[in-house]
Amino acid sequence: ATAPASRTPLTLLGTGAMGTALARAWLAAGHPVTVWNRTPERAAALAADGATVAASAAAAVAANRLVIACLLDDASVGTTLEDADLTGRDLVNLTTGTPAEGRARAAWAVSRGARFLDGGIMAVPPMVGHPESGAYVFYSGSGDLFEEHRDTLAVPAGTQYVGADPGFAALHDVALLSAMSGLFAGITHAFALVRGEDIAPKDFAPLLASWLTAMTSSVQQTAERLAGGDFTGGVVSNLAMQSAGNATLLRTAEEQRVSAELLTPYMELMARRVADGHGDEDTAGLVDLLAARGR
Ligand code: FVH
Repeated sequence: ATAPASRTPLTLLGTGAMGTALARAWLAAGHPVTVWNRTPERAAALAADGATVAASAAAAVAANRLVIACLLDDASVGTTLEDADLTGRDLVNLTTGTPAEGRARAAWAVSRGARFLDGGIMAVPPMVGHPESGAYVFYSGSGDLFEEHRDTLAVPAGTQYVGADPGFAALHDVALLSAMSGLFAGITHAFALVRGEDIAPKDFAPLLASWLTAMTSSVQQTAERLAGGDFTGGVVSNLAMQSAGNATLLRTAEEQRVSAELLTPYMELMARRVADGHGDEDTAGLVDLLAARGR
């Protein structure tokens, strides 16, 4: 069947779990899709869904102006595109990387004659192609490329353009993933505390979930304090009180025979801020302390 004229043909490099989900979403929406994968067997299944399987990455890139890469890491993007002619191509890199990798990959692509857009996927594969899942992708880099292909890019997941700096998509992506990592650490510690007691995990779960949901209001409060530079006005639970309370959390971990290793780095940061004379602040001041300690 001939694809509708409005459906942009595209090339997808990498048919791992995420690449396959992306390809299926575009195919289902009627886009002609050419795929390539280092291990050809992993791309073959998509032929049954209507994809054209290219014999090489260079051939896949030659097939379409819009080229999407969804590979393991930045190094695999470099090796995959080594022999491809990128002249006149619109390269969209959905491979997770660092901000510096995004900027370097943009300069590399532009030097080879392509426009470049980096992307950070905020979803797992089953969410792709299902708008109700809340899946979206941070994009940064060429604004012209983004505008021209906005509708096509919006097929597998929502789009959020965060600026011309090609490192910004990765920075937003990794910042959110890093916050998730801390959240998961807290969840792990909480379940470990009640493990082995007469408390069913399924009864504990909704209590934990609703508490964490209530506490997310601190995200907005922190943003406001960072923007205004006032870390002390109207503080409800100051750092000195919270830091003193940490001793109870640590004693409870000990009583329950649970390692406190997921909590102690954050507690040490709080104690340092208090020792530096900032016990009347809330946790927003920790942002500046953490950044200063990384320099
Ligand atoms: N899956 C997820 O939950 C996350 C969600 C958020 C975004 N990530 C990122 O998406 C990129 C791809 O992830 P994936 O889930 O598709 O990963 P895999 O299923 O492991 O597939 C990896 C593909 O990369 C190919 N590949 C690996 N190394 C090379 C290389 N040196 N040269 C060429 N291709 C390479 C691999 O090919 P093969 O192993 O099948 O031959 C797959 O196509 C990733 O950045 C996530 O962080 C996913």
